[in-house]
Amino acid sequence: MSDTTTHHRICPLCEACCGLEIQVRDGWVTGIRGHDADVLSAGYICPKGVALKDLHEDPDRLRAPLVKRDGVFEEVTWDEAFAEIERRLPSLRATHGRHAVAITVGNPSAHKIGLLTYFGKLARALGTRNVFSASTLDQMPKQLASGLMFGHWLTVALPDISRTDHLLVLGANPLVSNGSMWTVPDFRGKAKALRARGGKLVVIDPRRTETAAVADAHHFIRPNADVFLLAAMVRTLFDEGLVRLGSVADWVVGVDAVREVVAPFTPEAVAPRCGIAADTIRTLTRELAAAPRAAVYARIGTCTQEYGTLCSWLVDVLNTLTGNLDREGGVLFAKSAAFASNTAGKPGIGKGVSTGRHHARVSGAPEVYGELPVTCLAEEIETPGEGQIRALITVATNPVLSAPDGPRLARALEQLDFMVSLDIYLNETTRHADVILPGLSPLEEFHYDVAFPQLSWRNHARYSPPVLPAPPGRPAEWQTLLKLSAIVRGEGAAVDADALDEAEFAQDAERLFGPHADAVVAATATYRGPERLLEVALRSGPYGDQFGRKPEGLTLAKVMAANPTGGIDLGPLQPRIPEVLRTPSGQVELAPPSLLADMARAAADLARPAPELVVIGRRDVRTNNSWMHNLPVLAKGPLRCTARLHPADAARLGLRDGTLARLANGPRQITAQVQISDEMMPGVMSLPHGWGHDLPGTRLHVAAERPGANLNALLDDQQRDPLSGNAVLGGVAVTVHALHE
Ligand SMILES: Nc1nc2c(c(=O)[nH]1)N[C@H]1C(S)=C(S)[C@@H](COP(=O)(O)OP(=O)(O)OC[C@H]3O[C@@H](n4cnc5c(=O)[nH]c(N)nc54)[C@H](O)[C@@H]3O)O[C@H]1N2
Ligand SMILES: Nc1nc2c(c(=O)[nH]1)N[C@H]1C(S)=C(S)[C@@H](COP(=O)(O)OP(=O)(O)OC[C@H]3O[C@@H](n4cnc5c(=O)[nH]c(N)nc54)[C@H](O)[C@@H]3O)O[C@H]1N2
Ligand code: SF4
Ligand SMILES: [Mo]
Repeated sequence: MSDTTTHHRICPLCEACCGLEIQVRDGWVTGIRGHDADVLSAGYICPKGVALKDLHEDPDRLRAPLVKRDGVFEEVTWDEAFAEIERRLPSLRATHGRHAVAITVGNPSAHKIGLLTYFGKLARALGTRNVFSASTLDQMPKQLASGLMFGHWLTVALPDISRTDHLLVLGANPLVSNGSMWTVPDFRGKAKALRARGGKLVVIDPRRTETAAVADAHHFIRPNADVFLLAAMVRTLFDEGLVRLGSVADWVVGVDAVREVVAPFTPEAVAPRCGIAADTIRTLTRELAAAPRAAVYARIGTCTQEYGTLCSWLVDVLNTLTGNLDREGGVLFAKSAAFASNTAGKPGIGKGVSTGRHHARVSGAPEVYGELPVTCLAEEIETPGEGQIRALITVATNPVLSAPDGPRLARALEQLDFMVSLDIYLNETTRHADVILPGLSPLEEFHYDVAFPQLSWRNHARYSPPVLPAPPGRPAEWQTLLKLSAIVRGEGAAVDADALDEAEFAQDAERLFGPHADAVVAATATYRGPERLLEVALRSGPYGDQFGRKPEGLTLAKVMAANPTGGIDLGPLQPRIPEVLRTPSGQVELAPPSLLADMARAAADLARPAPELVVIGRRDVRTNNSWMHNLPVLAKGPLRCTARLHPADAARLGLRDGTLARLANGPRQITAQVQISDEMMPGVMSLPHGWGHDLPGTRLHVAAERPGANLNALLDDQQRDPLSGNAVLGGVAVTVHALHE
């Protein structure tokens, strides 16, 4: 009998980025638990982390490329798969032009250093303006608001939860989702500690969520009304003389413009629209202003709605006007050890952000951070003319289930001349591909989070080596992406990915380090691929050894060595204004003109009557968007894809608990099981997204047993926040009828 070995690995499944302790014997995972010594998560874990074993062992997970021949997928070698792409993609591009090939990337890539650092190389090789991602189903409004205010899209103000006295949460359920745009493992424990020291947690949500259940106060709000509540709170601060800028007073411009723009939004004016009494709005505001240290946090419920960017902005306006921006116990900015643009270049000033450098061909939607809204993808494929999309590369994304009007997108994908998917499953989206190229199991890859240390509740640097060896001959996804870029550039499928990487690294070093490039190339020669980029980023980063000039500083070797002891703790977040700013003015832009202008849209909409019933989303701790329903350990237990609504709505509509109902939004219809619960605000139904695994041609045996209903088959792909291009995924009017068997 061989020995059990213990490994430490950061979980790549959600933004909490928990440190795991994994036992392995004879090449098999025998146990997964939280790593108590982890500097960020201190032993916290959720059931999905344990399911990494099931993901690794899932017989449906793809281990070899698939090529579709005469409508049927066949397993092929990697060489055959790349040859097929070389045969079809470059000629298509030559005939129809570079914009005819689109690329779209999804959520898991945010957790994969190989995909994050090499995706851009493929996108650049393609040279297409048709770049899409799940960001426009998610956090683009927050990225845009943060970029406009602070100068970079990952300069996001994070609640200093371990020191605050008051936390106001809107449209987020971190007890279940484990935090988003805020890496905060064990929110429950941190919220408990906040309350134990006399602090207060307040939740604003149309559903009495798991987070609301552990809060001091919870207020229902009508979906889509947060912009009105937040504007009224800002107005109340001005009306009652509660505005205090605190330590950032010298670095904030635009206070008067904000005062003017919120004028129409008195608590009385917004109360009916919000479903929150005017007095309650005043109390919420006074409590926020009176707390010695307070933070406002808002997430997907406030982003995936008509006023996503305005909501995201007003949250930070509240943080700023209550003196909580950039102060301990308020909201602070992380200082990441690697890859953070807000630690590079000249401190305190920068280029800022701009949008609309090009526009979507059909809808005219503006580009934001180089992307077009993913809700434009279907129409860009369907609509003939110059620049029509004829080929698509998908990377770790399942928009047929995750994006609104998935059925329309599925039909559009069938029209493509060619489609390649980098994915680990044959699922609702990848079934449309001609070639599927599978990534490795997370246990076979090394890990370092590129994005989430920029969003973490505490600064840190953690690296995990692979837990298990990758099977021989299987490329890592960064190698696959490099290979595809070579094919696109016409260099052929035979090119050696490692040699290509070496050449590209030398070029990048030249660009970044000029006369020191050769020294950097030599100093990092022991690493390759994303590990080499990480070594450069760490050493030249704010805690780095600056290639020997600060010998006590970080190197990749030091971060690697800290893996068994839970990584390197870089301390609590610290005030960073003005150094963190990258706006052209060098100031916090409290009143970006595009946001002020969009407030007129909100003002005009103030009196719109509420529909009788609207639908919103819901997350469950055993799910992860659309792709973990195939793992038995997570799929077991009660049915999760239920349509929850308030008893009064159920009575009015003649619905009984457990019955099937037909949900409709115009011509779009789905069937879901009803669950009656007074946790719902009257007039609001909640249904999780990511379900609907009953489509033909997939290879998801467990998920297909209980497919659930696809919420996104009910939603319209034409509704978006005009500034960020983000999809509207909640607050959509629906009708419901009982189905009588
Ligand atoms: N109605 C509604 N819709 C929503 C939301 C909502 O709240 N309501 N939420 C939105 C949000 S926040 C998001 S982020 C999106 C998510 O939407 P997507 O970004 O499309 O993500 P998933 O649906 O989770 O699909 C992930 C895909 O990645 C694949 N995958 C997993 N691991 C790997 C890997 O290591 N390599 C590769 N190549 N592939 C991998 C999976 O098999 C799956 O196909 O959904 C959005 N959709
Ligand atoms: N278990 C699990 N964890 C996940 C995921 C998952 O699918 N499952 N997905 C991950 C991803 S990709 C993301 S982006 C994060 C998202 O993380 P969160 O933002 O915390 O997402 P949710 O849990 O959906 O919480 C959103 C809340 O907004 C509420 N809401 C809906 N509409 C409105 C509205 O108009 N106003 C207000 N105030 N509230 C509203 C909903 O009732 C819900 O409670 O979660 C991540 N973590
Ligand atoms: S909360 Fe769960 S899924 Fe998220 S990182 Fe931690 S263990 Fe993984
Ligand atoms: Mo997300």
